[in-house]
Amino acid sequence: MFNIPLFPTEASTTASRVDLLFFALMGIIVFFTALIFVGVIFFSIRYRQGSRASRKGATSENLKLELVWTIIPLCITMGIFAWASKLYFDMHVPPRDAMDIYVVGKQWMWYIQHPEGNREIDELHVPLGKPVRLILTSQDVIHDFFIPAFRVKQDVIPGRYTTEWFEATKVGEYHLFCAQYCGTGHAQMVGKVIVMQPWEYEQWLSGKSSTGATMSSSGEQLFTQFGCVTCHKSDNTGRGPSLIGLFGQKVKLQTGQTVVADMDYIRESILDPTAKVVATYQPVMPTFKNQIDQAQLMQLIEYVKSLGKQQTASKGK
Ligand code: HEC
Ligand SMILES: [Cu+2]
Repeated sequence: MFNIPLFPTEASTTASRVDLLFFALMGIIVFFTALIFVGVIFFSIRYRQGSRASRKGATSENLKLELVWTIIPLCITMGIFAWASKLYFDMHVPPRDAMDIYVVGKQWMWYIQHPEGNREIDELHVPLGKPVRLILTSQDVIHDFFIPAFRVKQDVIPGRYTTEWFEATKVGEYHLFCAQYCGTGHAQMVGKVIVMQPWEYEQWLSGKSSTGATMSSSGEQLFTQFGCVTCHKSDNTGRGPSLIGLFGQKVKLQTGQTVVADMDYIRESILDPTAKVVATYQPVMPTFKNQIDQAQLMQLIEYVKSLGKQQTASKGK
């Protein structure tokens, strides 16, 4: 739409919407700035000292005029507010059918895991025309995952998950930047996003970045390796609650509060188990803070998520 070299290509569904808002704002600003400047210059020349322009009939009060210059700007700013809010929410709420890809930022690289098990560094392969939700976290300091061509940018924060979504509309390679100064290697924390046709993406998934194990099956392996399975038995006879069907459900805590078992909750349960203790259970779960890294944590979460789906599948039986 706008082929100005100052602007990166528009390669996502939100890109043209962001640009349209940007240029509309720019247009309004330029229009009013010009209007004010022309007025200032015109009147300073016309009414300069010694000019013969008539100064009679000067008004000191005009209600109509004041209403006009209050109501018009109010309508314009409220219009921008409504427009920008709609765009903001659309940009932050991923569509339900979005596919998840996990990203860990660390000094100074991006480590990316696909649910199918593929892993890559400083490269992100995505299919064309499919909404993708990135689930991001950091292993050390605050980073920021910025894809200019998609007009998406999200801080990546240690200790929690943030998300960012997009739907690519153009096959190609695009810049990926870290947009938060994160130490001496910040400038090298760059990469590329590769948008492929869906069938090419399928091929890529089974290519050399494939690990042969999906994230949730790697998670299942960790679940045994770290002994989670000894307390969390599927038939609920262990010392901990069964995790089947947990994901997305409400959990009653010892304090009487209820929380939704989302990714942050699962993560906290593993790293800081006593922070939220499940009702009727003893706080006997040890912390795994220093044993599990961010990438493994994401695999465990994918596994717990897959257990959530298992229940809905078995309900019909
Ligand atoms: C010594 C037994 C034990 C081990 C080992 C253990 N847990 Fe737990 N876990 C518990 C108990 C007891 C609770 C419930 C009390 C609480 O919330 O702390 C719990 C709670 C949880 C919850 C919240 C469950 C809910 O219903 O809300 C999750 C998720 C969880 N554990 C995951 C894990 C994972 C993953 C591992 C392995 C890395 C693990 N646990 C290892 C005993 C254990
Ligand atoms: Cu960074």
